[in-house]
Formats: sequence, structure tokens, C-alpha cells
Amino acid sequence: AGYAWADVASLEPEAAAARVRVRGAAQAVRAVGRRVAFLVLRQGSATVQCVVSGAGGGMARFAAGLSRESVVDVAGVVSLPREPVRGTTQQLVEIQVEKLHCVSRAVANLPISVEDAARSEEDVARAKAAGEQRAHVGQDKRLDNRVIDLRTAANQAIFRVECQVENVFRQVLLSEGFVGIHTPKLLGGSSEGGASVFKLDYIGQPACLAQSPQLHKQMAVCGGFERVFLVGPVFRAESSYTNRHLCEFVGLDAEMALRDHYSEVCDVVDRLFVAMFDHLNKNCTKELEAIQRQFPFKPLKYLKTTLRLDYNEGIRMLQEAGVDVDPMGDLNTEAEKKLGELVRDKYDTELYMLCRYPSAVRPFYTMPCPDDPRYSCSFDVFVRGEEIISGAQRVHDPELLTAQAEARGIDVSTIATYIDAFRYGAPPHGGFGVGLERVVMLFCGLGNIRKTSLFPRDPSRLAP
Ligand code: ATP
Ligand code: AMO
Repeated sequence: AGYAWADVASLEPEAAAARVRVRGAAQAVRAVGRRVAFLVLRQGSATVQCVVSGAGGGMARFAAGLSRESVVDVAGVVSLPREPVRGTTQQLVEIQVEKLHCVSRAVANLPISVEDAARSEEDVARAKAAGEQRAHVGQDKRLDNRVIDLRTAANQAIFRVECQVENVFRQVLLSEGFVGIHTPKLLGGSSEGGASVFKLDYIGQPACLAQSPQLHKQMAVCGGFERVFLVGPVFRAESSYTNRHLCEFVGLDAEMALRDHYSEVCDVVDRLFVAMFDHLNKNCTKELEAIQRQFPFKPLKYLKTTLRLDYNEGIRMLQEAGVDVDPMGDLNTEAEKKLGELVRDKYDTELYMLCRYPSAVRPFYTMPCPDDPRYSCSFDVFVRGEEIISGAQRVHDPELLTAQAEARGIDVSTIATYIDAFRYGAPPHGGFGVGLERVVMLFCGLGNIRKTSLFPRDPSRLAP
């Protein structure tokens, strides 16, 4: 009697002598002789060592027989260990166990172990080079067994960082007068054009999953909401397998009425992302360290005011560096990465905006520049040479919008209600879309977007 429930993370030396009850996963069990066992219990990414001893040794033998990852309740007294605890996640106290109960027994042969899933990239590389026998658990196998894989300290940290990114997005935009909205994900036509749409049957009518909330966030601005934002799923039937494309990702979108110029959108993006990255560096140090331990990366270099580079200037820098690029075409992945390096070397930042893309490479709803319609009022934002955001001013003239859609082969009958929205009085407006998984992947230099999606969907993965 008299045990109070406690969280593993809250077990500090000040709690010595407290009688506590803790529930956690049996991460490791080590028997010492016949009467003592050490049980490491994990909750989230915190662990605590539990000492199981006592007359007869029955409880120690029961502990020694627990399968790894079984969920266990222990009740006992918090004590200071005889030798100081080493290691990074272990609490500095122990629990002298008086009661032990297995709540949920894990199978004895787990498909992967948390320990193997948590091996650092350096350790895996070193073991490979040394020709060690120990099997390396590849990313596919980890994703197949994601429920176990998610228990590693790095994964616990990645998704806490991701939550903070979403939270800062909401907080900053709310503070700037934006209203949170939701838009339909079942649509009668594509919103971004192109082939990457998931088609479906909508009670006998052809339909598709939203490739973005683009059309409805604009219609919300036409509906009198001056500034809107939303967070929601985005579906893209990506046919190729890359490190940065998912078939379903989380979109962070915003749209706003403009007064003078599309740079007002860039200003919001600038304040938002500098605030976001400052917040992560200041408030997520533990999480970033946990990620670092498994996946080492260099902290992101960024300026207090985000660099804005003209597209033509980017082209010039690439050409000077000997890269063959079409000044009126889009940049391929390789050229984007190269430009990221050139910008970092010249301006000492790995976060920048590229502005005024050629109109021909942007979606039909993009506003051409008033001074030169071959270019558009648009921008992309890059982190470590890869895109995290696209944004632009939109066409609010229904005739120009129709012409631009038709020029790109879009069947305007499928977006008739969207085009009509601009016939009833529409303010000049613009906005941007961010890929949540991309932000975390690139801020932490993770190299593969599957690491930042809880249960990733890619061309070859629909489970778990
Ligand atoms: P292989 O190592 O055989 O090429 P893999 O599935 O591990 O297969 P990728 O799919 O390329 O390789 O993995 C994606 C990323 O995850 C790579 O950057 C790789 O270094 C990293 N990675 C793979 N396995 C581990 C592991 N056990 N621990 C840490 N990092 C890993
Ligand atoms: P875009 O198509 O560039 O623009 O998408 C916006 C952002 O979403 C992310 N992203 C992806 N993330 C993971 N997997 C994918 N397959 C994927 N595709 C895109 C990227 C990208 O920068 N409607 C416009 C936005 C706007 O103008 O407001 C749009 O969808 O981070």
C-alpha cells in the first residue's frame, strides 16, 4: 500500500525514499546470480534502473524471465545508486522493487530490437567496415516494424520536434491575425495540375483526393477572411521513389489578402521561419541532442532576416559555377542542391528564398509580374539546398485565370466554382504551402523524409 504513480522522467534524486509505482517497457533485464536482477524500464525516452532482489529470489527469477519490451508495473522505493549512473537517458536514481507485475507480455522473438533500431549511423558504418556479423536493421525493416522502431530515443525526439514546428506555425500565424480553417479533401478535379492525383469514385461521380488546399484557401480569402491558415493531409500520387517525396504528407498552408506587393507574403514566411528555427534551437535542445546521437548533423545556418535571391541571380550564380541551366526552365534537384552550396558559401546561410520564377514553370493560378509577365510573383524557400515551401501571389482576374488554366491543358469545367469565386469581388491575395515532414527532415539534416513521417506512405508502402 501507499505507492504513488510516477513518471520515469520525474524520478530525480530529490524523490529518494519516495514510494512509487511506475509502468514502463522492459528495455533490458540482467540477472546477477539467482537472487538479484536489474530491470531497465523505459517510458517515452526516459529509462530507470529497477533493482529486483529479496528473500528467496522468486521475484528476481520472474524479472529475469520477462521478455524485452513487455509492459511492466513495478512498485517500490526510490533510492540513490551505489555507483553513479552513466549514460544519457537513464535517471540518476534507482527503484528498489517490492512488487512486480507484467501487464502485457511481448513475444520473445521481436521482429527487430529497439537497440538495433537505435544504432547510430557511425556505429552501423563502423560495424559494416569491420565485417561484423551482427545484422544491420535497414530502414525498410524498421518501417515495416514501425511500432517498435518509434520507441528509439531519436524517433521519440523527431516527432516531438515535428509537433513544435506545427505548434509554432499556428502560434505565429494566430498572432499575426490569421484564422485557422479546414478545407475539403475530396475534390471534383485536380488543384495543382499534373498527373499526381489519386482518383476515386465519389458515389458514382469521378473525384480525386486533394493535391493541396490551394483552391479552397483562396476561396476562403474571397469569402471575406483576410488571412487564413490550415494544417492537413495532402495527397500526391508520386510515381517515383525519392528521399523527399511522400504520397501523403502534412501540409502547412496560409493565404492572405495583399495590400501592395507579394513580398508581404515573403515577410510573413521570413518572420515565421526565423521564429520557428529560433524556437527549436532554444526549446528543443534535448530532442535535437537525441536526434544527433543517432543521426549526426550540423546545426542549420540561417540569418536573422532571410535572404531573398532573384531567380535570375540564382541562374547567374549557377552558370558562373559551370552548371548548365536553362534560364527560363525549372531547376532540377541537382541544380537546387548546387545553388544551396553556392548561397551558403557566399552568404553564410542555408535558409533562403528564391523569388520571381519564370511563369512557365509555375502553376496556372500564379500571378505574372506586372513589369515582365515572363516572370511571376512567386518564390520557393530552400533549406540545405532542398525546397520546403512554395508560395506566390494568385491571379484574381477570372478571365486571365481561365486563360492560364486552359494554356496548361486543365479542364476548366472541373474548377468552374473556383473561377466563379473571382467574379464576385476578389481582393488581391497570395500565400504559401509548406511540407511539415520536409521542414523537420531538412532542419535536422536527416536525408530521408521517411524518418519524419510517423507512418510513411510512398509508392511502395501502404502499411503499416
Ligand atoms: P542499406 O544500409 O543496406 O543501404 P538501409 O535501408 O539502411 O539499407 P537506406 O534506406 O538508404 O538504407 O536508409 C536511409 C538512411 O537511414 C540512410 O541515410 C542510412 O544511413 C540510414 N540508416 C539505415 N539504417 C540505419 C541504422 N540502423 N541506424 C542509423 N541509420 C541508419
Ligand atoms: P508545392 O506543390 O510546391 O506547392 O507543395 C508545397 C510544399 O509541400 C511539400 N511537398 C511535399 N512533401 C512531401 N512529399 C511530397 N510528395 C511533396 N510535394 C510537396 C514541399 C513543398 O514546398 N499550392 C502550392 C503552395 C502554395 O502556393 O501555396 C503547392 O502545393 O515542402
